[in-house]
Amino acid sequence: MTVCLGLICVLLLVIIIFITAERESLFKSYKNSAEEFNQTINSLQDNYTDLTQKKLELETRVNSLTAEKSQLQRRFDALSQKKLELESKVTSLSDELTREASKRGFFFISSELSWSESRQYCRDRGADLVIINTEEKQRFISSFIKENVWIGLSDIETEGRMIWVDNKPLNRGFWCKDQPDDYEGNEDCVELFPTKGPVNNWNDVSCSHKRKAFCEKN
Ligand SMILES: [Ca+2]
Ligand SMILES: [Ca+2]
Repeated sequence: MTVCLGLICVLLLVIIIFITAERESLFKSYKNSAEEFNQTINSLQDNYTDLTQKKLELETRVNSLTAEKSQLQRRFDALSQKKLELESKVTSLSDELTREASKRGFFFISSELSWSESRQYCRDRGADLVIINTEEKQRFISSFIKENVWIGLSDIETEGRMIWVDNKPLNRGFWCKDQPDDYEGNEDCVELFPTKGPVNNWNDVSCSHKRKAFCEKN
């Protein structure tokens, strides 16, 4: 009987020790989990703070870009308006030039023809290819056209002796640099080349080239 009670006591002691150890282990495990949980919460809180800050920065940037866009739009509108005004001025100046040209007996042939064909076209209409004997006339014609045109000057009769269509010799030429050059011995008719500038823009070319032309009534 006494032995049995002793065994029971030992057994109880073992159980108590086991339960105590298990309780300690569970407590430690709980403590670790709680610490991990707190760390996760803190980390999430930090992320949230960072994201809130980034959101604020992005909102500021969006507001700044929106303001910039509005400013650019206003500038674009102002420039579009200015462009329309300038286009209107160009049209008006072009009309004025056309009226002035017509008043002075000039007209433009928009068909591309050889020098002789262009000359014949002018003559059929009581005119001839234009004679340019002053800088004022040279500048006026250069401002009027945008493409190369025939003028009434050639050295068809005698190489190197430029003659106007009224048979008068050339006194003053408004030649491009290094022109006339009678390139390959085959350049006897003169074109005016407006993109080279308003004054020195003549070049001798082959008379069979096709060009628009400028006529002048006698
Ligand atoms: Ca020549
Ligand atoms: Ca030439």
